[in-house]
Amino acid sequence: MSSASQSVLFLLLGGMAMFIIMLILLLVFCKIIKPSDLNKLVKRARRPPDLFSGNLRSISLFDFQTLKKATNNFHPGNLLGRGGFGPVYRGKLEDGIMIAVKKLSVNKSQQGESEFLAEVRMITSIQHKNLVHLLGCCSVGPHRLLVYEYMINRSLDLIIYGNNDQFMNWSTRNQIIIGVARGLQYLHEDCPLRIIHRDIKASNILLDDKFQPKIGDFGLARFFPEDEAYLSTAFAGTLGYSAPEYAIRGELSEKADIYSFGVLVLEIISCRKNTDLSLPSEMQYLPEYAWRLYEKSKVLDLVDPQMREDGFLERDVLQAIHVAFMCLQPQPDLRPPMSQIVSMLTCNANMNGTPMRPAFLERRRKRDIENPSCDSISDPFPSPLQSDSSLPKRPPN
Ligand SMILES: Nc1ncnc2c1ncn2[C@@H]1O[C@H](COP(=O)(O)OP(=O)(O)OP(=O)(O)O)[C@@H](O)[C@H]1O
Ligand SMILES: *[C@@H]1O[C@H](CO)[C@@H](O)[C@H](O)[C@H]1NC(C)=O
Ligand SMILES: *[C@@H]1O[C@H](CO)[C@@H](O)[C@H](O)[C@H]1NC(C)=O
Ligand SMILES: CC(=O)N[C@H]1CO[C@H](CO)[C@@H](O)[C@@H]1O
Ligand SMILES: [Mg+2]
Repeated sequence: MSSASQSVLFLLLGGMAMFIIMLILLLVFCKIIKPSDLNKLVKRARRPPDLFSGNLRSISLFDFQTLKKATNNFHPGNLLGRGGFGPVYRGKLEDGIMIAVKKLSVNKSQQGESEFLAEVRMITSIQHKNLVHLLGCCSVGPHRLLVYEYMINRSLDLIIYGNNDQFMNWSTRNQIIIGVARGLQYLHEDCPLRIIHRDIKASNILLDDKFQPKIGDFGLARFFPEDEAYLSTAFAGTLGYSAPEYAIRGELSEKADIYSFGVLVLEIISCRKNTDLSLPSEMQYLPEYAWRLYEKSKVLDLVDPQMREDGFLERDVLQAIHVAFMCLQPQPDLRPPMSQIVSMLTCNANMNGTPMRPAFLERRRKRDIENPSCDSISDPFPSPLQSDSSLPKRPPN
């Protein structure tokens, strides 16, 4: 290449660069591009690279002021509820989008900011039509907030145990049962990470405007690494949903979620809490009561009276109850995987196999909440004390 043509090329390139710079300056000047947008672009470029930035979509970081404004300064009137992880507030962003803001009650000492963001990024990447979408998060000082899509019909517990006169017919309930099963199947089997929910219960099933269910609060345990204290409070709240091997021995697997799903299905059909000490004693524990009726071939007595009036498909309800009993079996490996449960619920497949008597935890006195008794569990569970016998014994003096 001759030196003359080289300098022509340089001139051309330089001219183009100048033109682009001028154009950007002009756009900024005319406020077509806001300077804050440019700032954001620069900031994004400067953010340190991390393990996941390559293959997962980037997360939205919300400004604390934005969230404060959206929730009217975390006004008690916007409080939706308070669970084991902290309070949840309803909010409205400036563009009118409704959000639910969960203020995690974690201390900064427990998890650093970069770990928090990495977990949020991971959870944000898990998307399915039966899972609540995590929109983003906010991390300032000791505050850790998660921003979720707002679910207009709130959570299932408000409908099935609420004393409001909201009624769901069988087709809606069946749609909820199948949707929850599909969401769980995705978490357990189809998503790139294996996720065990650990806290499947009615208040974590949220409903959209068409009463399609979405599972909330999956992956939250990742924010509380090794936090035993959190675990015991969670048990206190949700003992009736906990698989016995998890509650007693801390053995955690997908099968613990599948047990909780079985409890949830019985609750949806009968419209009551899994444990209700105000009922006559033979009815207090839902799985036990359901099993007694099943043995007497009267299992349809379980059905919520309002739904019985409205009418339901007997075959479908029996199928759902059968699935619930399969999920409630004492040995974790007898419980079918979620994919099989989905096909049992949707295409009447694999109805063979008789379930064993369910295992469940009984809570006789309040004091026992800390020490769940397992006297109603027939054989396979030795008490925690007995299982300690595997520890090396000190030689007698
Ligand atoms: N995305 C959401 N949209 C609408 N309401 C929500 C949303 N998330 C939570 N809620 C409401 O806020 C209440 C409190 O939720 P939170 O998850 O803190 O408690 P929980 O589900 O009872 O217990 P846990 O902490 O074990 O999940 C729920 O009962 C639900 O009604
Ligand atoms: C957080 O830690 C501080 C001390 O570091 C303590 O005083 C406070 O009670 C803790 N808050 C919670 C919610 O655990
Ligand atoms: C059940 O209720 C839903 C909404 O409430 C309604 O759209 C549907 O038609 C009802 N189904 C039956 C079988 O009544
Ligand atoms: C109880 C409740 O909020 N129900 C609402 C569920 O969603 C539909 C559609 O948006 C509303 O019409 C209901 O009022
Ligand atoms: Mg919840």
